[in-house]
Amino acid sequence: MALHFITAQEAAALVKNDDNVGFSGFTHAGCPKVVPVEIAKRAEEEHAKGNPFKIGIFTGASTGDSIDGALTRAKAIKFRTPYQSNKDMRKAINNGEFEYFDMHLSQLAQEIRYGFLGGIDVAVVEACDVSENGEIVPTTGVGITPTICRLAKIVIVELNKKVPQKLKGIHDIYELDDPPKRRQINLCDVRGRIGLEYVKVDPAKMVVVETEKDGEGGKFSPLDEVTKQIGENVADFFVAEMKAGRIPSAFLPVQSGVGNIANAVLAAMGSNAAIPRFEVYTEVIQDAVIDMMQKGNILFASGCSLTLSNEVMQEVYDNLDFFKNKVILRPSEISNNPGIARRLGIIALNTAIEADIFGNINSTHVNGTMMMNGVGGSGDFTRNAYLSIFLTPSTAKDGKISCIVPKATHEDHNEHSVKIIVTEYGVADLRGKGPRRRAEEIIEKCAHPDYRPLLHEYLNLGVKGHIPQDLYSCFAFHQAFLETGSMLNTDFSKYRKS
Ligand code: 0RQ
Repeated sequence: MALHFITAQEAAALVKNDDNVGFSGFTHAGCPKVVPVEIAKRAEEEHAKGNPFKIGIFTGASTGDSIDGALTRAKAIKFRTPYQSNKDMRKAINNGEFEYFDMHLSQLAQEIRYGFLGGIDVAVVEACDVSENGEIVPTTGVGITPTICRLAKIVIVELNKKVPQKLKGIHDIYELDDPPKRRQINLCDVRGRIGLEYVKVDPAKMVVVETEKDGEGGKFSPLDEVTKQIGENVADFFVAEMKAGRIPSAFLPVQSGVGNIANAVLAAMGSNAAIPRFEVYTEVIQDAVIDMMQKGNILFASGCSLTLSNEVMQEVYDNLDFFKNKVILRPSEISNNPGIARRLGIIALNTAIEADIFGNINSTHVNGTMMMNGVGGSGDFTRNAYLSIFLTPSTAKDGKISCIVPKATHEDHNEHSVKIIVTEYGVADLRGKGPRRRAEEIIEKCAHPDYRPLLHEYLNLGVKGHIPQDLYSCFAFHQAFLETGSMLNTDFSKYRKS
């Protein structure tokens, strides 16, 4: 059967009001770019005629602006899961414009298969190659592509001519079996391969839209003093752990989250001669990994996406023979698989919005109310890592917010999973410590010196019990910020029952 080519507009016409649409990709990498924009236009046209038009959106993680931005602005969304990081979408979520369900990324494909989230009507997937018999080669991000392609009634392939077909071979496509007879995942090292180089679909349900749209990868910010110091603190900690024999001398696979801090930590590991060359088992492969591969610091990277700036992406495309031997891209249920994280003994590095003095982490909700991005894959790794590390600057908003607080206003990762917290001031090692000792360690090693007296005051309010948490004043820091504009004005006595 010959490939069935249609225009992006014709593809958008295949999507109906109330459909659930699955998009390929993970972060901006591997996301379709022209069909979603046409779906957004279609929604606007239907709305102008007085007709309803809203869809459910399922993706691997965050997306490019062509999906989350365009569809939010067109008011075309009824439901969205999982992680997102688009500013228009974030605003709409916090305005309650549609239902947003935040979940662990490793669980999404299986929960779609279990039927927990409704079916998938249409899959829209970016590819660098597609064959008449339904072999789709994804581009730079995989996410939930195998599952949405298999389950959808219609698969719209966005064939992007800007992405070299030579990318074929970088992917390892494998979909988990469902319980109760899930077979073991036959991956025992970072470089293992268990699947196909493409996603296989029934060609009868496939249409193809050709495009030459560029990638949507923005630049990373240059390292500032704080992120640089956090990176150096992490690297020094690793060296000490190796000396103490708690990290094997050959090192362990590293997972690192999104953003500038994670990028800075990798860069610092690369500049520390005492850290051996290592492998990466992660979800997002960012610019620093590529740079370190070229320098020889990173030997191999397994991930779900190449979340690179356009400039670095081009560098990879220009040197594919080199990188294809060093990179594997997998679906998110494998890249983020909790069992694999524990089996490989990964070191998990993720960023917190705030940490509390007892070791609980808020990664998602500012003041416990306003959604930032979502839990992403941080929980998949944190709960199951050999060593779970959280990074944060000690303060935000010019020192008016302490990122070390008495009690986290939302808990994504709790004290039982978090082993190490790092700020620019130092490293708090929580292993084997009870709540009071954890609190002292976090205050002394991680909190900004301006906030240490307030945090000690809270810890010593005289509350009895295993965790000296004062339920009346535990959010006094946040109240002070809301009422006066700075957590430095905290007055615990205002809330205490005497
Ligand atoms: O605000 O954007 O207005 O400047 O939060 O903070 O320090 O720039 O850090 O960009 O790395 O994001 C946790 C959100 C950190 C991210 C989070 C403000 C701060 C700034 C951003 P501005 P930074 P980052 C892999 C793993 C969850 C998912 C995850 C994230 C903005 O890392 O989404 O880990 N993590 N996934 O000023 C109020 C505080 C604040 C604060 C920082 N305490 N109160 N505002 N900010 N702390 C990825 C995937 O799963 C795909």
